[in-house]
Amino acid sequence: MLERTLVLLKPDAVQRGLIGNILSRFEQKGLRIVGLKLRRFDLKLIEEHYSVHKERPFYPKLVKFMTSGPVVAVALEGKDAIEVLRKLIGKTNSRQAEPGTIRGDLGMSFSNNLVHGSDGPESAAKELKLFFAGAGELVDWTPATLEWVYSVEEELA
Ligand code: IDP
Ligand code: MG
Repeated sequence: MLERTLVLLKPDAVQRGLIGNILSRFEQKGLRIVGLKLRRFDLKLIEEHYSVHKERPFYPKLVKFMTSGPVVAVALEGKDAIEVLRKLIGKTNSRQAEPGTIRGDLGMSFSNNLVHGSDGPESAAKELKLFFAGAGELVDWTPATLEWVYSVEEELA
């Protein structure tokens, strides 16, 4: 019933001091953080993560950008979390992203667009495995606010 999805706060978000702003949007929305790490991820991992875009003209620059500095990887859980997160993030080109979305509020760039979010159940499963491979890196827990965030009987039963 509850879904999990992967978010990356890209190097521009970290460099611009926006980690707190972006993480607090997830908390305020009611998405549960079940995994969190800051790393400079290696080239191989980033290439694998973006392998669907391998043939695209922007791929080399994208991979270079994503390995240029620290990235924060976040695993989020919630009902329909994948779709909810994609909506929170907004359109790929930050200049076209709606106000209220992360990209719409905080960015001006197509390529430096602050966040990655898995685009479907298959990519979410693959990406969570890539970025949270170790035992115990994803944590099962129940927020004390759960029954206020959801109508539990109606939505989570
Ligand atoms: P998404 O991040 O909104 O899912 P994708 O199409 O999956 O967008 O592209 C992956 C990432 O590649 C984007 O977030 C962006 O950083 C970069 N990108 C995609 N298309 C372009 C482009 O046309 N110009 C520059 N960068 C792009
Ligand atoms: Mg994508």
